[in-house]
Amino acid sequence: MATFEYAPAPESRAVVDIASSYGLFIGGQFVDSRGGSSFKSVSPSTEEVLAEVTEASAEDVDRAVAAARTAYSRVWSRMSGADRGKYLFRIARILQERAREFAVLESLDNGKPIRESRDVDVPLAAAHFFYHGGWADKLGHASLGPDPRPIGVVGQVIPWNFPLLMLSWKIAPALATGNTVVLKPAETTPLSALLFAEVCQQADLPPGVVNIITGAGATGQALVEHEGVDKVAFTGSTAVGKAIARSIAGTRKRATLELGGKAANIIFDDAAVDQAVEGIVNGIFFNQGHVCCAGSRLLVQESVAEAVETKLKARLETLRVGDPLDKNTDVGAINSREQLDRITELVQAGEDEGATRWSPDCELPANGFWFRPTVFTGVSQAHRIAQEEIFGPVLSVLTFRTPAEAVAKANNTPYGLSAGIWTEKGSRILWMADQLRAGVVWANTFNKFDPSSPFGGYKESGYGREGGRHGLEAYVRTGADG
Ligand code: TAP
Repeated sequence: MATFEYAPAPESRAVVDIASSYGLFIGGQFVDSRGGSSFKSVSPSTEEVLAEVTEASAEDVDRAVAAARTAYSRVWSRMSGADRGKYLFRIARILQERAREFAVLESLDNGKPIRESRDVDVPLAAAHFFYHGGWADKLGHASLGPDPRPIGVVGQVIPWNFPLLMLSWKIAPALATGNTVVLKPAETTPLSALLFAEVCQQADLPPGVVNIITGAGATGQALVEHEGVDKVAFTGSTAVGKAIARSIAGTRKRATLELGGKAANIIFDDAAVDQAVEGIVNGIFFNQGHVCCAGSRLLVQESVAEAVETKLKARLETLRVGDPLDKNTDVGAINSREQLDRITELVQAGEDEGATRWSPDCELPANGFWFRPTVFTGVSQAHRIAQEEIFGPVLSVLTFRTPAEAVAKANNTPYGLSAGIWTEKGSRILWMADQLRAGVVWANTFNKFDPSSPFGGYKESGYGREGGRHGLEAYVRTGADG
């Protein structure tokens, strides 16, 4: 397929000031660590060091939880919902005003294309604050149960794939319901959370309502295990989610866990093929496939498998892989060397187990962490690439003959986060959606998000919902709850 040549259209990085080093955001101020160390945040597209970031110590975690407790009991839990809502609206508006700055910073620190950070991550993050700001004074009408009240101090730990968006999924509902938070962003993507700390200052949020502590897994562990934390909200891998569930078992802590996925994107023979191909591309190559609900298993009805494969490959030849700050870029950098190694290992396993590997013929930049969009055909259900979450731009294609076979194959996974169905038949969509063990089922679309729509998993994809009225439930006590 012929493609146009585009001149580079780089977004300016001058719109964002990155400090050479950052402290921790505790009690409304950036403070130095007590006894912690530091680490570097690196741009995955160039391997350039962006900033030196603090690795919080156990004592720092203690200080952050204490600051959150003080803010909770003295200010935030006593404030009216209407007043809390004003702060959320203010934060939402500042995120919109500073959208370009956030988008550039996110693309630099994470490696995702500016087109996505600009059009998806940042607008959705602002939308989450607007949405939850609207609930703050209406909690008594949200069918949450009698007398909904905040829980207390929430410890929140998030991954690196949507750093600002995951922060907003965590902080907006917690604040709307009257809780205070200590949040730890992922080690490889701390910078947008630190810029968000500045937004809290700009919005005059009372000190201690939001605390941001940076660090690695040990800091996250110290936070979720801290006895001053009343609720844990975690998004990340199933392995760490299980470890957290074990560590808080038997305590009074509540928890919501948003974990991994291995979604089936199911194409029936009556689907509009060109639209379905766009949906497949969006499903697995959006954000380099670093998406928990990515459509990483393509299930195609056998009679159209060849036609879909041909069109899909032609479409993938047109994808532009490269500089995340270039507005023409479709696929950016892999977030870290560690993640690149994991993708490479699983792709090798796919070849070793006998599946057929294909990638478009695209050049990759010399520096940084990159992986070509990859499609495996001839995949069987037992292959590791059909069972394990790759969390990269790698699609495994399987076929089916009947709807019942599609359901059986789609559900043949330890996960249950999302699924996609492509067909012209409304009745089939409803029947399939009913059979699929997945928290979200998209029909004739994929990767659509809205703050009013609950998101979460079954089985090893975790428990609890985020977003919508259901997402509020995790942040309130009701009736006689202690
Ligand atoms: P993880 O390794 O689980 O890391 C997630 C977060 O937990 C990071 O901040 C990490 O810190 C921290 N952490 C690591 N060990 C910990 C421990 N023992 N106790 C407490 N916190 C700990 O996952 P990841 O590689 O960053 O993210 C990819 C995974 O997240 C994928 O499986 C993906 O499916 C899942 N994910 C799920 C969703 C939803 S909504 N279900 C959304 C996005 C991502 P460091 O980064 O510093 O190690």
